[in-house]
Amino acid sequence: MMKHFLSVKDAGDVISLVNEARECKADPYVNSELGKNKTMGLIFMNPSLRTRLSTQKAAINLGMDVMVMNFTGEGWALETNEGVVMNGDKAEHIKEAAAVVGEYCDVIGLRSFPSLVDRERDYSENILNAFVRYSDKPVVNMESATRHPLQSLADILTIEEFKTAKRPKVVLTWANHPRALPQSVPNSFAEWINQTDYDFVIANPEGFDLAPEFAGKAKITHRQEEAFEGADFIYAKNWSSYHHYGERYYGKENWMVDQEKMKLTNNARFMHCLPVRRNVIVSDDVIDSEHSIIIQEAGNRLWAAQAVIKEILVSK
Ligand code: SN0
Repeated sequence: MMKHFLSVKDAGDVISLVNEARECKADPYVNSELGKNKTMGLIFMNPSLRTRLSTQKAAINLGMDVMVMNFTGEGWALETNEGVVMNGDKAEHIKEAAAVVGEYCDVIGLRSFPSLVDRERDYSENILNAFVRYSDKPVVNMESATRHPLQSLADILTIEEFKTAKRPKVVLTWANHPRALPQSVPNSFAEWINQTDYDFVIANPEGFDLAPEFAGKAKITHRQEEAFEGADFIYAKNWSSYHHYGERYYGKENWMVDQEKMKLTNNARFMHCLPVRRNVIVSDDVIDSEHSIIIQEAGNRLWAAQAVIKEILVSK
């Protein structure tokens, strides 16, 4: 039973859902009648490449019709606060907007990044939860303020495909970036990997530890090279600070993943959710090497989305 797909809590057993994604990959059109006369609505408050195309294609493979709308610039500016006098620049309240989308769609995908200004508000997931509450339809999280579960499902599928040890050492490493980015991808990655039996290490600068409820039982180190020793997978990602909320890094250490650091690993595979800043997050020679599996990882986004939408359709 899957009502919504908001976090790992909706996934049931993680490895079973990974196996469902594998089945979709092996036989993509076996359920092409399941979504007949059903409409998937994809709502974007932020840019997207992989999420938009993979989720759209997944719904098409299941026989659904798909409508995509960018709210930024194309929809009315949304008010998300309760009880405000709407005499400013916000033309429509999220209550009506979500309810109206629910009138037209059977399943709704939503992308809405954090403000990175107000931690309490971001971590309350007020926008995602408003769509859940007011649309009255199943909602798929296509990256919210605190999570990106479709990415994490694809990541575990990819690790399962490429792992050579039964219990691989998986390292999530923070890396440099010129902008302040959400914690959504690393939060979800940690939340999902904590549901597996992998050896899991997170490396990040001091002040950049993830929220404890996401880091969970992971080993945390502030020394990147120590984490890389014997790693089977290096998963790079930048995130802004949770503790000094939304701040970016002004320290001097270079956290870019390069060949020197990769030499410390057990011939590790390199992963990143994309989009990636070359020669900031990762050097050209690592991302272009045969150890890089970023394209296969992105390809697996389709099968992750298809498994999730299928589960929602069969649960309705
Ligand atoms: C988003 C993030 O959450 O980090 C989406 C990742 C799937 N990434 C960015 O916003 C990158 C923007 C940039 O300027 O590189």
